[in-house]
Amino acid sequence: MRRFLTVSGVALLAIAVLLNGPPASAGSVTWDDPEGDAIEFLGEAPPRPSEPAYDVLNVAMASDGKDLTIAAKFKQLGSIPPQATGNTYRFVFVSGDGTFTLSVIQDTIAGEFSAFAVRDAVTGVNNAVDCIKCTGKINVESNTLEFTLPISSIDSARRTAGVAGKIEPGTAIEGVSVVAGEYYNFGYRVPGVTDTLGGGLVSLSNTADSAPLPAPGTFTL
Ligand SMILES: [Ca+2]
Repeated sequence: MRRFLTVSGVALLAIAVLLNGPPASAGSVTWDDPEGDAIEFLGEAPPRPSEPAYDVLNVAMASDGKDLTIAAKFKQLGSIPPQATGNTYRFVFVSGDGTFTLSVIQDTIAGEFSAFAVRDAVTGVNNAVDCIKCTGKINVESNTLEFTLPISSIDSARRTAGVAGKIEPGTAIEGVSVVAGEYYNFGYRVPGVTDTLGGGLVSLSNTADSAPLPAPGTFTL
């Protein structure tokens, strides 16, 4: 009996796939960024050589209707330029009233860590919230930044931040970019402050290179 039910279940699922086709949200996109253009350093006058650790070369982004994944290839990951305490790598996009940022920071003081934030376009507040199971990894061997964001986790973080605009499979996101630059850890925390990025850690992230998704600039989750 159990076996019969199992077979029937598979048959019904197969019929459903035939009727509906694959998920409409599944898709992928790749784009290139110029080589040698990571030159926007904080407080350093030109001429400024491009920093290989911040030089995005190309980006591949995909959604299977469950997870949003990004692989960004860099010229040469692994080193921290002498003027900074660390490197910051960010994946950014806009949806509804929110600007969403998943950051990976590689810092000589604080080590390597990730942070997620949702900026509310209505209030202007940048909310540091957990994005459960969102990951960002620096793969030095392949010179690739790897981000994975479950779509349900993004929406859960959005709700926690109180930002309008439900995010689900089929939602079109825009303002997509991979950003890299210096990280400056000033080595102290503001007493009692826990609701900002890094829990009150006083720091500054710069943008040396950015690789925005080319026009028309929208991507369907
Ligand atoms: Ca570049």
